[in-house]
Amino acid sequence: MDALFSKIEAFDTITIFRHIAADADALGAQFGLKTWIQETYPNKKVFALGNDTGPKANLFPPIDVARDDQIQHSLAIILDTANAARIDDSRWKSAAYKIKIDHHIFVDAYADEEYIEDRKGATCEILADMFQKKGLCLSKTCAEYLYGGLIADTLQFSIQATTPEMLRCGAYLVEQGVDVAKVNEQNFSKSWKEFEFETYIRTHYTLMDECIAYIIVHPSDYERYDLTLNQAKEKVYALSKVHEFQAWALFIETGQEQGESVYNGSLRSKNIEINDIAMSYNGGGHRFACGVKGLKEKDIQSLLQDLSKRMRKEKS
Ligand SMILES: [Mn+2]
Repeated sequence: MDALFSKIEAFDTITIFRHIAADADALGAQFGLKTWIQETYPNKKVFALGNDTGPKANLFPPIDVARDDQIQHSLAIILDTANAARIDDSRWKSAAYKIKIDHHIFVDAYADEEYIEDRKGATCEILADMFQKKGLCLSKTCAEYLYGGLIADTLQFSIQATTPEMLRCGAYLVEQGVDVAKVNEQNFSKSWKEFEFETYIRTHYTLMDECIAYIIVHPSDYERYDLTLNQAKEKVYALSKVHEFQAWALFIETGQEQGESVYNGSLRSKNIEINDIAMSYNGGGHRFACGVKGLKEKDIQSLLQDLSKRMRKEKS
């Protein structure tokens, strides 16, 4: 990681990118890193870029505006994004030098330098770990951005990827002044309408093989709760934390193709790896939490069969 710090030192302009449909980890990493660079090097120009800010945008400052020539002369740091197609703002390609920092399972190499730690729970964890190892003091603002992403992606330090190192990163960030209760509230409390939509999910899901819970959602199902597609998609967790459920999934209609509905899906598994299944349906992500896209109804049924086979195999 020392090469990253020397690159940051070498460039006057730094652009920070992340994935489309930004979540708290992508934005937390983006603004955490931006804050640290700006506080450390007040004369550098730092831009946090991307158009699709996602449901957590209200917790962060507005996205910056950069001219094409500024990007061309910049060091681009691309966070939390496994494949080039998912980078929000295609101008990353024109940057003078590109560094990827990510915790997803490897998809494609698109940067000049790539730091991938797919056993880490969050990109914010990778950054916090890096700052901690350098013995740096962070501002409260910087630490809270990183802590927010860390607890969001790790579901408050409760996922399979949770390690002593992760908890030490959390402790380090709290030492920098994080208001733990406030950041938890910001990331995990919900509006009444979101709560009502979760109730909808829990009363309309289908249970398969007594261990796979899933729901297929159409725009009319979430629009009546004033939710956007990205907000609705996150609610897959409404089916989590049930003893009997080994895997759960939410499929959401994203449009129509030749008169047929097309869906994206979020898949979760308690402790059986399923990311290879996601990969065979235009998806990927993490071992126990992944996404799929561009599915027709028949693909959903076939994916569910694959999940069912996997769960049965592991049980026997
Ligand atoms: Mn992430």
